[in-house]
Amino acid sequence: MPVHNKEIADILNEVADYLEIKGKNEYRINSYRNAARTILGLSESISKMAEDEKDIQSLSDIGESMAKKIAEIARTGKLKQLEKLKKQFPGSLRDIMKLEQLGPQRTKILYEELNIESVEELKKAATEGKIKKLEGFGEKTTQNILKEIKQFSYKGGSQRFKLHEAEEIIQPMLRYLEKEIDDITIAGSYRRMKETVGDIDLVGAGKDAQKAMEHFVKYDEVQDVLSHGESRSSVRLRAGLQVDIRLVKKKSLGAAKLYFTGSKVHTVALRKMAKENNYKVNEYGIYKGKKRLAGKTEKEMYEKLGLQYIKPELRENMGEIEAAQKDKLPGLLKLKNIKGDLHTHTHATDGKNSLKEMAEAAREKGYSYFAVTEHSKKVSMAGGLDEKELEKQIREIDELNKKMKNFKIIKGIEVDILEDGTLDLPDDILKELDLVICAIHYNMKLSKKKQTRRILKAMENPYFNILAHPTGRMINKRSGYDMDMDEVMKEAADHGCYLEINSNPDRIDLNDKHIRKAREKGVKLAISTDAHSIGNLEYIKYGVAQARRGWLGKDDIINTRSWKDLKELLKR
Ligand code: DGT
Ligand code: CA
Ligand code: CA
Repeated sequence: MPVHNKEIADILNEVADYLEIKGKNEYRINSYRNAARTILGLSESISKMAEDEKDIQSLSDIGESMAKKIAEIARTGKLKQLEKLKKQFPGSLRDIMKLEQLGPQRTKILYEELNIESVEELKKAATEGKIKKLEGFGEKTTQNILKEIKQFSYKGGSQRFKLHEAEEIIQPMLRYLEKEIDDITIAGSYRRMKETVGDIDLVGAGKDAQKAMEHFVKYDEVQDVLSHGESRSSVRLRAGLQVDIRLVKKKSLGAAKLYFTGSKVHTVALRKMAKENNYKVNEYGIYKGKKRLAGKTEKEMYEKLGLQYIKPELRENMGEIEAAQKDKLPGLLKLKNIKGDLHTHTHATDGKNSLKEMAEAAREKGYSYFAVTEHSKKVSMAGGLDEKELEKQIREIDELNKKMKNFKIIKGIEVDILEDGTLDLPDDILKELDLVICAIHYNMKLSKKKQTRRILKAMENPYFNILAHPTGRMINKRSGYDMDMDEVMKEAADHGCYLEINSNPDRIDLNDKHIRKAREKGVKLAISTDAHSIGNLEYIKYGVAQARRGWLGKDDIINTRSWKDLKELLKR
């Protein structure tokens, strides 16, 4: 079995973490992080590519020595360099370092001064008042550390998997299982398309359950068999992901899918409703007395309960059952409704492909337009554009637009919102563009009041179209900036501005709850990928999934419109 992209990226990031604790130079540390990011952005398996080191060297951010390391991991599943580093430090130092309050240098101080080696020990020392005595820490930092530990509820590193990580690990397993098990589907939070999943739940039906279970536990990637029974088994894969399987008879497949797709609160509410009508619902079917009424498909289960079919993304007991009773479920957005991407980067800044390559890939995807939205000069780390450079790109786009038939490259920018709420580029140049998306990349720690005011002020600029990754959070890494979302949504609606659903699976920003809120407030949204490579354009499916979880339909999203109609919507 090839080593997964995520495992390779994890190893490189781990090396970078240790090098940071050791205080090595930034350039060297970043070379590992950039390589890891490149690998996560690939749609093909880097292990397979690594059979020829030259192939990986052709990827951006991967030089000769990095290619050697990747090849070593692909071959052995390990990196000797990392094993050596691990011996120098206790492993859980990495968990501490991930706390936003700390970072590598402070982690090192805590380790050397107080011998703190784990998040548990950190919590204890903070509670006992030991940390505030260290130079540069103080009472406020101590409180923030405790708050952050609580917020992320660190469970010894057993974090939830991001949807795309789980996807990369489970899809090959599914292909393998299909060889022996007739009907098999993924249920649980994965099927409901939650942004992260705790584990994977599979439901299957087949003639020979025993043989199917043997096949399941024998999968090459299985590290531990947690349980192995006739109808249910559980394993942990090498990548750390737990997979549960449940096998039932064909006639109960629908009932089992419904039960194990959950969510628990949804199925509990269904059962309660059924009971009021003297029905009994369980994972085998629906019964009235001894009589079995349904169970083969989910559709007939809902039908027998007097409900419209409820799509998995809506099964959270957030009003979907009541809506289904009244035939009032929303028509949900579909992936194919998206007509173009409104947030992408190219070579001109920190993207990995040229303008032409990106445009061609977007057209291949069946889009009728896509917007190039580079960073502005404030984001110097990514080579953000100044006015001159942006003008040059505008001309390039004009040229390319002349050549591309039935496809439009939208001239855009991802301009930074400065601390005082002004934009990082003057109106003179913004007015030359079709689309201005605005984002915060600096001064993320302002007070709620100041942060909100900053965004509202920016929206007063007549060229402001879309607020990109509105909260700035990174899943499992950092919470978003403090701001008043109600207020921001209200102003957006008043000013004819839109909010983005950033589909990058590390961000998913807005999240499902915010999306639902936007729907209630009548704010329209754009779903974009923030693609930094051709491969990243595929991320759009994650944004669409969250929009569906937020009950959105085609009309709630601006980039389901033709360019002609979208252009009107962008006029303020
Ligand atoms: P996760 O794994 O934390 O992301 O979330 P889920 O929803 O996948 O939860 P999980 O894996 O614990 O269980 C899968 C499904 O099985 C869950 O959505 C509903 C069903 N289920 C599990 N435990 C119970 C239970 O105690 N009662 C009921 N009614 N259903 C349960
Ligand atoms: Ca699960
Ligand atoms: Ca489970």
